[in-house]
Amino acid sequence: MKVSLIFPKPPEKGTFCGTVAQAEHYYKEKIEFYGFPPMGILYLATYLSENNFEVSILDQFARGYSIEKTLEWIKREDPDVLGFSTITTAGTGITSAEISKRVKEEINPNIKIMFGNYHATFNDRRILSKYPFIDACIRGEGEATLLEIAEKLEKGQNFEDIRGVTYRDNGRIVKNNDRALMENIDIIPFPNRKLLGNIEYKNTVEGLELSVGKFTSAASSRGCAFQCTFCSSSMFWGKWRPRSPENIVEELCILEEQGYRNLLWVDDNFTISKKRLFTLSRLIKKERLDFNWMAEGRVTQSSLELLMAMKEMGCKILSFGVESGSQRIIDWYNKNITLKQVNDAIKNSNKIGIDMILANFILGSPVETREEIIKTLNLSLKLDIDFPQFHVLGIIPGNWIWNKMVEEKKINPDTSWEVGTAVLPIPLGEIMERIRQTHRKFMQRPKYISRQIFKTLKSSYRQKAILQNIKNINNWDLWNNWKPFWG
Ligand code: B12
Ligand code: SF4
Repeated sequence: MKVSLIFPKPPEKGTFCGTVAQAEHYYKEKIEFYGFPPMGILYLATYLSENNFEVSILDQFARGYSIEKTLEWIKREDPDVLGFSTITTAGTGITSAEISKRVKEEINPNIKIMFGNYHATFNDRRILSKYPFIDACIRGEGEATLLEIAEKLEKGQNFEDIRGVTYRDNGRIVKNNDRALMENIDIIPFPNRKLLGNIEYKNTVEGLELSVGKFTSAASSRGCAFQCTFCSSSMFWGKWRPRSPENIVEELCILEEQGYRNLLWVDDNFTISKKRLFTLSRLIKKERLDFNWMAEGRVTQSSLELLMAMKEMGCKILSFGVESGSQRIIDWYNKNITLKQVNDAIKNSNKIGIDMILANFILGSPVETREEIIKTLNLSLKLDIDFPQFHVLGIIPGNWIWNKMVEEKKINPDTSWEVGTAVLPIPLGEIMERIRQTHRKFMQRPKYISRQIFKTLKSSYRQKAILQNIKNINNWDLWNNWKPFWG
């Protein structure tokens, strides 16, 4: 029994995913990809191979493979089970369906095809109703469900009673019960990054390559304890589950041996437990592990003490979800933060000397006024941050705003579920133009430029990053454009 898993490339048209064009420029031997490894399928493939199943994975997104080339890969791999990792806003449900149809028609009608990840979890029935050639959708955490599927299919059984699966049975769509989450995620084997082949992943912001040396990502926890209305994390994962500091450090030691020096923590909430973070910091120092890492911070968890522990364990880039310059909109998002906490967190991060401080902003919520949008853009100019990241609010199945907008009949779920939609308070063109102008203004402020020079003189990490980017100066996006980005 062989299982092949694909992280698909978004469709050419129809989404706002700004990174697609980048994915086209690759070399044959060593592929440089400015994006992160697909941890979901990597975890799944490792779990199955540790349980003696034959596996293979394709990061179609990173490799920039066309549908034809992907079909050739599938033909060569000749799997019994083919799984796609699908994300709604990226439109990868559409690409995956297109590939799946041709697999059944042109390669082998007996391959069992399944979709997983967020899109499959929140659109299981819709996907199976629209695409008769897809056999099942796997909801939520995938390891135990996919293993059970592989074991049962090998014995000639079907999806009956496998928790976490929605499948088609004689034309009828059957939704099995949910699967309970794994209580202790320390037992999940560390992802075997060798399965990704010759792709060299890189971390970039605004065209600047920020990984100084070999780069990968890692997950120190799953889920989030908060319930922001624009986000699907807590509906997807349920509660926050941490790995123990000892287990994390064991993985870091392996990564160090493999030559990795840069990490992105993909956690939704890396900083939620102070106690865990302090222990982790102590163990990392004890093992003398030397990584440059980036994580999502939270403004309510940004005391000087906590940030100092993070800096000491290698934090170079910290990204905060600020979301809006209007407290009313922050509250509408149920973000549970205040603008004062935003200011304090950024002040503290500067005080501690975090090398790069990023802030994320969302524009275009249905209840926002033009003045509030302007307030948000202006806030980005007032905060002492290194880069602002602006997103236009995408409304997708699996977030609370979607449910509210469907209830209020502001969106039609039947026509919007597949890539999501937006309910904008002012025209999209105006929002994008205002973002572009703010972005340009942000980068061209003399005070900002002098501060960047000053920060770089003080930080050896920044100096190394700048030096390695001098050769790519043509790729720098810093001064001109903001690319459309749904979030
Ligand atoms: C790192 C990251 C990225 C990276 C890398 C993506 C990658 N290669 O994986 C980059 C920056 C490229 C990225 C881009 C985007 N991302 Co992103 N990203 C993440 C992030 C922070 C971590 C993903 C991760 O590694 N998780 C850890 C692994 C272990 O979990 P997992 O991927 O969910 O996998 C588990 C299950 O989902 C399931 N599973 C997953 N795939 C499959 C497949 C099969 C067959 C099966 C059975 C099961 C299964 O099993 C896995 C193990 O239990 C998540 C948030 C999060 N914390 O999960 C957002 C997230 C996935 N991204 C999101 C979005 C919207 C995007 C973009 C569309 C943003 C944009 N506007 O451009 C793009 C789309 C890119 C693309 N081509 O699809 C949303 C998806 C929302 C949704 N409902 O679809 C998320 C959930 C953030 C959020 N909270 O809203 N992203
Ligand atoms: S936006 Fe961040 S804090 Fe809010 S629910 Fe999502 S992951 Fe949690």
